[in-house]
Amino acid sequence: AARATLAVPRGFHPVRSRLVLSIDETGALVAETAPSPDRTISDAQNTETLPGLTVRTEDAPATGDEAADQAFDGLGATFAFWWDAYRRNSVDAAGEALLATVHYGTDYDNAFWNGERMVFGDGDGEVFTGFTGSLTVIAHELAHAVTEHTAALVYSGQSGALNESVSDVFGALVEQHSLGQTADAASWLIGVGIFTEAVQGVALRSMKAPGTAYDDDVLGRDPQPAHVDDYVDTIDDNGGVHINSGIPNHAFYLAATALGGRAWERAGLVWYRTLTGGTLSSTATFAQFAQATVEAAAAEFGESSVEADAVATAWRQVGVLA
Ligand code: ASN
Ligand code: ZN
Repeated sequence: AARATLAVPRGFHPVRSRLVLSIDETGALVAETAPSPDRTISDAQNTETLPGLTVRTEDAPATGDEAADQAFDGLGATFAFWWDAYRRNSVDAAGEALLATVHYGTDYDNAFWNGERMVFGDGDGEVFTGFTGSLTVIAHELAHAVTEHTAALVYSGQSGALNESVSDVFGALVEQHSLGQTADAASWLIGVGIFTEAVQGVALRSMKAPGTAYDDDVLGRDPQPAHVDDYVDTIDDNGGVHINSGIPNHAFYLAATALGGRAWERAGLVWYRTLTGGTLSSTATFAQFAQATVEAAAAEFGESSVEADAVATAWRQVGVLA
């Protein structure tokens, strides 16, 4: 639907919602109040003290600091996604303020969600550049907050790999939504542009071809499997949560590309219903999660729908369902 946006002040400054007018399939004018994000970006000034100095709030202009402004814009794109795609008002569905700290630590090679805010390092400049440079990374971290508020998948073993995968799925979908991209046009890469020139690699992970995102002297080869036959049993990384996430990541990719179109509308909606349905165990195995997605697809689109079929077929292709 064509969407015209009209900002209508409600009460006093700052404005936290706007009236959105759109035309639905029948040609009728629809008016609805859309929420606005409430972002605060802080700067740790290369220390590990949180939250750091406030450098940008919702109604303030750009700071000129690249990381702070990238974080602000990334939070905005992520907020817009959750509302537009699923009518979810912020990560908690109740308008939670979005907080981020940039310039965390010195040469810090990661980004994380600490249960309260997103935290981004600048990278060491040898392997990684700043972590705010990738919208998929920003959206990945925020999706951890959504998971925490919904299915609360325990961050270890298979449920941990599912938690990681859910963050990659919605990380990819936020980027596709912001670019207006369909499933077949998307890269399905997580973390493009955060490696330095010195690294032989395009991204952190590939949902399309897990195990191929990088092959580098320093980092080694991308260890992600794409099939349960190659599941990695390890005590590192909470039981390989960033490794085995390749399996459910690839299942989502297969379902989304089989369906085509805008991936957040069908495959993404099924994953979202699975997370928010209230029946998924927080210690779900791959098989339990897969079964829940098939049931969510059947509930949303019908028992013998193309959506339910595409989801079940995808899980069979990665060996999770028989
Ligand atoms: N960037 C990582 C992640 O969000 C940090 C971590 O291992 N928790 O998964
Ligand atoms: Zn993660």
